[in-house]
Amino acid sequence: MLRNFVEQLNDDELDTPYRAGGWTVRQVVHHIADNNMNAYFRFKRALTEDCPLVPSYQQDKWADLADYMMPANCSLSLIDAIYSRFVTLLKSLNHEDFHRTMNSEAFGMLRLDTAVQRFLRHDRHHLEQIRGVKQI
Ligand code: NI
Repeated sequence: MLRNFVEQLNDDELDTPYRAGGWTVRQVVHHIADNNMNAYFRFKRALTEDCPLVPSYQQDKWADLADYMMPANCSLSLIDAIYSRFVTLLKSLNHEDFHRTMNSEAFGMLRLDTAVQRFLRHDRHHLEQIRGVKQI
């Protein structure tokens, strides 16, 4: 769905902030990829370690780095790949696995079932921002 929306936008629209002073759509797409990579990494650490301390990162500073000017398609592929791996991983888990925890720098103690919900909510939130740029 994200790819669907983004592919309807031209370069000017991709470089339009979703709100005044906010990130451009292009930055939001790259942010989703970076967020999902981080979330996937944290999730796997919690699956394999005993309540690991998982750091956050400076997302606004990441958004100013050069790779956030790259074509959106690059991150769309990354997002697809991470989803595909995440779904395979999630399908393999049992009930107890979802009760495993991480100690998140940003959110404190977090269970994996909650982490999955946060992950999905995060992407939906940004999807709505992108839709808003062109009322797609
Ligand atoms: Ni975000």
